[in-house]
Amino acid sequence: MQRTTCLRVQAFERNTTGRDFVVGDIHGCFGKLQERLDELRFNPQCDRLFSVGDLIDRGPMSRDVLNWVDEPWFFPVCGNHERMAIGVVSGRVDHELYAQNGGGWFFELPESRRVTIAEVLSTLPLAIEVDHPSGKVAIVHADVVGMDWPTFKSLVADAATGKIGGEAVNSLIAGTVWSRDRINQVSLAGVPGVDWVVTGHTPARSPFALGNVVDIDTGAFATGNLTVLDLSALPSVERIRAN
Ligand SMILES: [Mn+2]
Repeated sequence: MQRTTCLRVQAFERNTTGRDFVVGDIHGCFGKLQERLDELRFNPQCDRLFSVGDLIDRGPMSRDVLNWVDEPWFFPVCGNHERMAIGVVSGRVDHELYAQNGGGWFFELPESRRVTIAEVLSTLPLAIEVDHPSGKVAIVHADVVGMDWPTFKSLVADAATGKIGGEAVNSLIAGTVWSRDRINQVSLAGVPGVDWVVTGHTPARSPFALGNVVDIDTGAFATGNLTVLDLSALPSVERIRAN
């Protein structure tokens, strides 16, 4: 089942019975995640937990990843670390490079287990869109680069059907899971065509908003601080303002 990785945007209708949360880069800190969910009295019957990806590597419990991905209330997008694990199995990514980036745990697993994990991670969407009282919320790992949200969605659809291919698709995926340009440039321009874009990938002390783009990666594997944000709190995230 080596399908083309992640080329879809998964859409979710409004949750009329429970709460919607999104968690920052977990990086194997699933124990910490469970603690946060307990504190929030997360109800798996009606609440949903979205994730900005980077479930694995660096932290202590990466090998538990599939237990979480299998939960019917847990909805992650694909991060650059998932891409690396998939790439190691398909031979696109150098083992050494992945090990240096926290992927050492992966090589301690039997090959059949690595293949299974890569297959499941290959089904994660590149992006998620959630209808929520806070507005239409997009979730990607790193950024929506240089385009509005409707254009992004149609490009992903064109990539999935093969209408665009090669370098165009590679750069679409790479930008979405790797880019730090918006944060490095402190760009307040935001992403038009959607109310919020929630991302991870670049650790900060606390969540912050650049325009409508909110980074919730608080570097859990290094700091112990794993952000789980109720989407209802998006409007109160600290806004970076122009100097
Ligand atoms: Mn990342």
